[in-house]
Amino acid sequence: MILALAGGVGGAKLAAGLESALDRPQDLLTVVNTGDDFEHLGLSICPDLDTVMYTLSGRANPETGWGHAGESWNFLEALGALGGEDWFRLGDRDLATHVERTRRLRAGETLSRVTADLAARLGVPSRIAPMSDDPVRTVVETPDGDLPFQEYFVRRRCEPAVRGLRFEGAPAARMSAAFEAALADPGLDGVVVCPSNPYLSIDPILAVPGVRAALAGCAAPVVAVSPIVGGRAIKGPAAKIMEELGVEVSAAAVAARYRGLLDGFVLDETDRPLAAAIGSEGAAGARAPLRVTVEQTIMRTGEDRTRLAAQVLGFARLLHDR
Ligand code: FO1
Repeated sequence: MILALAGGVGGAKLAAGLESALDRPQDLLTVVNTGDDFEHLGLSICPDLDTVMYTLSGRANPETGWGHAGESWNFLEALGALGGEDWFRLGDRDLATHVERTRRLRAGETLSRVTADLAARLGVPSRIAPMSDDPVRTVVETPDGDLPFQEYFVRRRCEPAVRGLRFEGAPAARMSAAFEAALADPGLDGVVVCPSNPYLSIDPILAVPGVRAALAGCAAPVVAVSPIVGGRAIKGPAAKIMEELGVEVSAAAVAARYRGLLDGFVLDETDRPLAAAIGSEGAAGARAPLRVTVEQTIMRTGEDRTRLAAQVLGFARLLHDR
């Protein structure tokens, strides 16, 4: 069994690769960040869960990576004409997901259950779970004040400088049942930290009480793929945020951020010269030594995803048998 930790687009792509690289897709559980979730227009919106669900069901919008493919925008246009809030782009097909999820959550179902059922209905062959069924909300601390995540990310286009981040609700949140069970499963073969934004996507997952300790203590190898390649983020604001927080923008800084949690780190070919230093730096960590491997990590095509996933699984297997 493989447990993948993922946020938005980069994480979803590797999860899709893992699903196709595994003999049995049901052996994959993707645990997804819910810090980006929010209530909008009275609806429960879970952007990263939906990005993973649409990607794994072949429905992701190929241009944006988020939202539904083949989307129409009648609802949003009509809303705009009425003077409603149209800054967060909800397409007509996507809207059905939010309406149905909101109805079921209001009827008392957990986010885990609704997610599993919607994913199954869309034909996702692997398992998807939220990191928690309890609300966790990412708040971005900026010179303009504290901004709820989507205000920062979409409405303000990530323009305000990030001074800090906090994950409201995280201290009281419990891991989702599937997440907790996977971390304790003796059949767990590996944990893959996907190339998602470490600050916005992976940190909220690590902020759920018990997750860090379970990762540091689990018998299976924990492997991360760097989302920073050649000193730049593959997608999104990770590099900008690292600069604003005074952190060097490099794959080495990502490895340092996960120190004590990893057995293996996957670097892009571009960053081969960093491999030795990352390996020796990690030798001091709790799960020492940190092994480093170099691959082509940029996923442009479906074949890229499957190839990278197969290499990551092979790397994890190697560390498992050590
Ligand atoms: N991202 C945007 O940049 N602009 C949008 O209007 C937008 C709408 C949207 C609607 C549904 C959904 O599931 C995701 C959406 N996203 C949008 C992405 C979202 O903000 C994610 O939180 C980020 O991609 C970070 O993972």
